[in-house]
Amino acid sequence: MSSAALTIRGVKARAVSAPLARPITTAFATIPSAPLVLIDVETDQGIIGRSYIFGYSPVTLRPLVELIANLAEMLRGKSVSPVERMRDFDNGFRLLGRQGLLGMAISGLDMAFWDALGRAKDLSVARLLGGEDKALPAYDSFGVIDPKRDTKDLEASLAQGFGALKIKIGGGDLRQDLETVAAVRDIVGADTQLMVDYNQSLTVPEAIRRAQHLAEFDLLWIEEPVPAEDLSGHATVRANSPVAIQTGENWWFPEDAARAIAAKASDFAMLDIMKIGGVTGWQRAAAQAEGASLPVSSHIFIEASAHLLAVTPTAHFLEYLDIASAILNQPLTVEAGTLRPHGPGLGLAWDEEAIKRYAV
Ligand code: SMN
Ligand code: MG
Repeated sequence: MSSAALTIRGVKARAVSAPLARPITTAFATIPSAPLVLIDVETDQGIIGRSYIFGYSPVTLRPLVELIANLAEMLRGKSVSPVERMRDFDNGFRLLGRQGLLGMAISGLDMAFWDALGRAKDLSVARLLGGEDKALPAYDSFGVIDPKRDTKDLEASLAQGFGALKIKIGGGDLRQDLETVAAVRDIVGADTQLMVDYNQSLTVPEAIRRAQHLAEFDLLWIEEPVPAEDLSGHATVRANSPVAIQTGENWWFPEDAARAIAAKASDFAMLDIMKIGGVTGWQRAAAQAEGASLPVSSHIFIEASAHLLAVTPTAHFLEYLDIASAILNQPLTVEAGTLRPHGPGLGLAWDEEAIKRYAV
């Protein structure tokens, strides 16, 4: 069936609070369970495109469900052509802008469109886009940790074959950061790649100071040391840091990637498929990263990100931070520290019993 044959009949959006294997603790907040909105794009041809978006806080769930229902009115009867629907959204919301909840909803719908196209051809999105369902290097992503309390979890990651781990820091002072990183480096050994994530919690001078002290631990990157939107701040830290800088999870649509690259804000590009504009937005940002020779990593959304990293020219790492397996059948599994996309489409199969249990 050709993709042009798919036409949108309606969209269903459901809110759940999905349990997490580990709460997400960052320098700013702890997220105990995942506030998700599950999207089903129903077509006249019987194909259903599925995706989910992450609300960060429960307060966003009801507005997101309502917003998606309103957007569905604009989509009814139109073709499942992500490029054309993104053009509609770009034009339709030019005056408002697509940051925030609207951008999240647009990206979620885009992901569901691509899922439907893959399902219609019985192809994974990776293969639909010309790639393969190949194994992707992943790192295990922890929150703020207590090295003593979490030793077993860190060792379990290594036993799963992860060759790289990320921890979040920044809730305390430099001494606490150094103690934590030194203890984790001891536990994981010199050969494991180690990254830290400050989640935007420092000032530029403090970030430079901490980076200079952290250099002894051979970190692969320091992530979001200063506020995400402070591109010149990131560039200043990067110019004065002996450790490479990572950022991008808060870039909204490809235009933000362009601004960050022009500002020389980062040594890498960490794309969040919900904020960068879905599958369509990711491809456009990844092309820019290739042009700027920036290695591309993903942010949460392990299932959809795996498909896109499989076709990203400068693919680097998949972040293994699983926020949705509690409501999925056949969740992705880690194979010797790698993950592989599976189809059809983005490969999401709802566990309807679990969705009922965790419905908000
Ligand atoms: C992060 C922030 C918020 C939710 C999930 C994860 C973090 C990361 O910045 O990079 O994993
Ligand atoms: Mg981060």
